[in-house]
Amino acid sequence: MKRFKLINLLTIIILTISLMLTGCRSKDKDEDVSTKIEQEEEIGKVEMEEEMDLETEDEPPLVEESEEKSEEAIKGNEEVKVTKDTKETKDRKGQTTQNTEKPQETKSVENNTLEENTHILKIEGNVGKELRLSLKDLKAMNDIIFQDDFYSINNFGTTAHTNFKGVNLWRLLEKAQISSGANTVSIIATDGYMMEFTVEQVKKQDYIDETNPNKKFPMIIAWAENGVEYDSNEGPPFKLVVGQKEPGDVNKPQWVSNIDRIVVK
Ligand SMILES: Nc1nc2c(c(=O)[nH]1)N[C@H]1C(S)=C(S)[C@@H](COP(=O)(O)O)O[C@H]1N2
Ligand SMILES: [Mo]
Repeated sequence: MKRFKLINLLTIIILTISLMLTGCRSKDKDEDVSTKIEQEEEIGKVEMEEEMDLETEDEPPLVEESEEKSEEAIKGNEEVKVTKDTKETKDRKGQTTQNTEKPQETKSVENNTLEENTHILKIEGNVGKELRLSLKDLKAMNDIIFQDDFYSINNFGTTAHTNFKGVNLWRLLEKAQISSGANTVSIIATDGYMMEFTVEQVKKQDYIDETNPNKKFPMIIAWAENGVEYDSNEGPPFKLVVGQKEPGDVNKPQWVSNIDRIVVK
């Protein structure tokens, strides 16, 4: 009887010990699994953050462009046509019109002379004399140079004053002997961005700055912004700039950068 009790006691002790052991082991396993999940979640988070970083670095113009396009579509601007077959190019990244500094002496970009001469602004189509102009040629047209602070509003409602120096576009087209029967003027950039205007819109010399009733602006082809010339290594250093037709006019999308040619029809 005593022996039987002892065996029973031993069995109970062994069972208890083995139960305790298996209990511990499965708890360890649980911990292992949860830390693994946590680690994987951490890695996933980092990867996602990295992906998001990459996206914001590479793609913002695309997002901006599509939103703006739809805004433009909603606005249904009948007078001005905008088309673009490629997305914004990287060579426009450095440009900004948020700078409202006062104009200084225009600074040339160093080692730019070669590129300056290779970019040729073409004026073609319904004109008496097609023109091919280098930046040097434009700068020499003292009789039609215009410089002032232009006010801009973009599709997001961002506003700025930016100083531009360039030539009066209508006067330039007169030099090309624009035909009296011409109807439209298309400004076409190297990235495919294009704005089409009527001849009347280009002729107009009294675009406004809604913040300053004393000012009147022509359309110009600018080569310098806030006293700094465009870098010819980043594309043709020619930008169309125009004031507003009326208060609230979202005029910045019309400012075609890196102009390749102007086609009159
Ligand atoms: N060549 C070229 N010009 C362009 C565009 C473009 O995509 N390509 N975008 C237009 C639009 S929609 C705006 S709002 C302004 C933006 O000018 P920024 O790049 O100097 O801010 O440029 C305009 N000119
Ligand atoms: Mo834009």
